[in-house]
Amino acid sequence: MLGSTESGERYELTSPTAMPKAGGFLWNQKMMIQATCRGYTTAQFMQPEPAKYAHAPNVEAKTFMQPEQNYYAHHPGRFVYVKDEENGRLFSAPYEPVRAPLDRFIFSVGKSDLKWTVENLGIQVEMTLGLPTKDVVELWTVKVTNVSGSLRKLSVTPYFPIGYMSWMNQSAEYRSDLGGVVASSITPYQKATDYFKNKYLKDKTYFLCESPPNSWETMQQAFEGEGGLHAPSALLEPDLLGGDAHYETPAAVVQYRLTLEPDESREYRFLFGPAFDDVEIRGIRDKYLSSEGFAQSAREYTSYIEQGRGCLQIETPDKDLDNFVNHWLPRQGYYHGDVNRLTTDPQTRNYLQDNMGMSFIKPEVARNAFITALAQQEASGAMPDGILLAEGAELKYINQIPHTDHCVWLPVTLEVYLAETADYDLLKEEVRSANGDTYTVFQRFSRAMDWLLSERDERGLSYIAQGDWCDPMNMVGRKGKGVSGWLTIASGYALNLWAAVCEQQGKLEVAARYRDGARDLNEAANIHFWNGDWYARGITDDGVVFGTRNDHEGRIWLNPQSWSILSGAASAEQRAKMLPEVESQLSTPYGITMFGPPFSGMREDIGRVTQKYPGSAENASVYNHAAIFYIYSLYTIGEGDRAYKLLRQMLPGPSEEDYLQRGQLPVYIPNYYRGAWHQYPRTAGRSSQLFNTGTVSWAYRCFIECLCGLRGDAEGLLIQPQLPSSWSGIKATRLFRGAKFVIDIHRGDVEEVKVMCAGQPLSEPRITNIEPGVLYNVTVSIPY
Ligand code: CEZ
Repeated sequence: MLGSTESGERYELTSPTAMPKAGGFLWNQKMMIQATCRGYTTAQFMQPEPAKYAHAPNVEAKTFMQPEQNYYAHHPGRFVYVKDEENGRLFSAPYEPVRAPLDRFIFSVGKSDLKWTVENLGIQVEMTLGLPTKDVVELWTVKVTNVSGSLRKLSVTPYFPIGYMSWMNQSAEYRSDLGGVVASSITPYQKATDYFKNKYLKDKTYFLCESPPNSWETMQQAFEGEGGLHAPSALLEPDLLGGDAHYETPAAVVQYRLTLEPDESREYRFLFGPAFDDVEIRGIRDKYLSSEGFAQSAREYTSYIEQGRGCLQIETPDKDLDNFVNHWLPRQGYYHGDVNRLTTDPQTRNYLQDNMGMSFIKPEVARNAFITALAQQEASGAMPDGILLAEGAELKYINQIPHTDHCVWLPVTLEVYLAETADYDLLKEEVRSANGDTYTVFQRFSRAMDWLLSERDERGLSYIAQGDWCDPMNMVGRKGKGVSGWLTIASGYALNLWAAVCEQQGKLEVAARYRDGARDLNEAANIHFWNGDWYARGITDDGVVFGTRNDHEGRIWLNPQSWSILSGAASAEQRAKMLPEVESQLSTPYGITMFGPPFSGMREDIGRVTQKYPGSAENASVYNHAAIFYIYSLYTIGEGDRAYKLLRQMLPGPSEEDYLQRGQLPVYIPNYYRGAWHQYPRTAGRSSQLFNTGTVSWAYRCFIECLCGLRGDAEGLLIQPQLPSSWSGIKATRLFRGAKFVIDIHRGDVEEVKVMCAGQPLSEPRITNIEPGVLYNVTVSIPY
């Protein structure tokens, strides 16, 4: 049902019904498209705000990308109807809308394309989707082959619904001069000033055909008729009727009549995308719509994707894991760092963490991100709730709600950047901010840390306002008093990390100030949040401590525990109490949940998180971002086996049962898997199918720095592997500071890690004086 090909370069699913929401995604710097195995799609492009060129059949709300999206018959998608004109039998590729049982089905997800191979009625249809590197357009190839052994008369009808474009103005027609369907609309607005903002938006959607079709239809209703999408009325006619859409919902439908000899094929190419005007459409057609145009674009796109291949290749006893780490994890990290989740105002914590992943892929991008973010630091030292990336962009949605954790992410993500690059010069850069003040990066970090220290109550605990890392925890501190257990501890961690940088820079007095601050925070956390076996999550405006043994719901939360390991708040004795509690209360077969038990209804002194469906999203799902903090923290205390078990659970598979339950291909980490394993076992483990998540940067970090133990520092590359105890060894190739390390890690008769580099034993497990361009052969022995 599901397997990899070409050493993990592609994943193939051979059923359209086993995992109906399973899909893949492609992107370039201007757009993203997610397609399910059954042919439903969601595409967005930036102009500069996210926009669509294929819409739902009614007015859609504008929101951030949602988890667990639902699909329905009229959902946007890309489909091809095939009809046997001799006997009237019909099917559609990839599977929707006809849903005819197929003789063969392969949905194949590649890193730079998506392909379907479908066979029915002795006809094979191959559909391939590619994107160009720079333009917003889908490149579709549809190849139809007669595999029946006898002469066939067919109609082949691509159907690309365009949907409800606008309540102000929408239409469509076939344009012989442009060679395809062009739908036009006006983005709806009401303020006169918006007219000027909208004037140059790409309000047209085109579907261009390389070969002129025999007939066409551009009005959705006329195509579908009374037959419904599974048997459209228009397909009963000898030809499509060539209709226009005049303030009627547009669709791009074109039909080819063909007679195919046995084994004969016909190949068609199409372009689908948005445009401002005819000139742009003609330009796109000239540039891409030919076999050479497609081939050239595919080559360029493949090399664009290749730039995101990351810095680690591994060969372990687990081939599925290797596939994921070698191909898909860096790709997902690259997507995050390259397009910032297709928003013009990423949440500050997301922006910093997505760029943390870029430290391993394209460190110069991560460097610029620090500068961009710090240029928006407020005069108080606070970091804003979102980082504006485009001129005229505004803080939207969640970024209008005050969260108090954004400063924490500066030293946390800087640690990775510095370990990877040793680029301490970054700290000396002067950054002028939007409010006119100028400070060096170093000073700005210190100001952010001072802000964290200042935003505390009389007990020394960090205010939460309307949320911290947990966005929807919006009512703990809305009256200005509530405090966050996690943030208090996380601030301690951030201050310690920053103090280490200050020490490295020889600024010992500054460092001491932050070390003191971290100690105060950790002490305060131990006094007010430690409940004997674990840390509480917070204290409400009315002074109620929550996340403790007394709570029936939300009794134990992962984040305060994980970060207490990182910050040093938890002593070895405390950890010994905490870890078994975490394990017994939060484990599921699909990973560790963010807290437990789930809330069954609103707690007005905690907020919106308690209103989410139990086991979904932040209400106690296996929220992978929280899980990966925990995993990372386990590695920092040498709990490699515990950590690895959870890290492996983050990937769907490898058993068929697990794939079916998660419903997702192992080509990305989703933001969550459903929790509530005890309450709702039927849905537990189900993937959110949402590939936007801060998890990826941390997961990549865990594989590189922790499992393989190949972590940089100011002098070079430290080697401290933490392989699962059942593994006897692995091979790894690590790109680091311009050099290449080919490393053989195996268990041996040693008491501690021993490293041989170029045949010479090293006195400590660290390779120094690294020269760019050099290949280092390294052998590492680790204790049994
Ligand atoms: O958004 C994420 C945020 O992007 O939630 C995380 C947070 O740390 C990330 O920065 C945990 O809260 O507003 C909502 O209720 C949303 O559900 C967001 O909390 C959530 C979405 O998953 C984003 O896709």
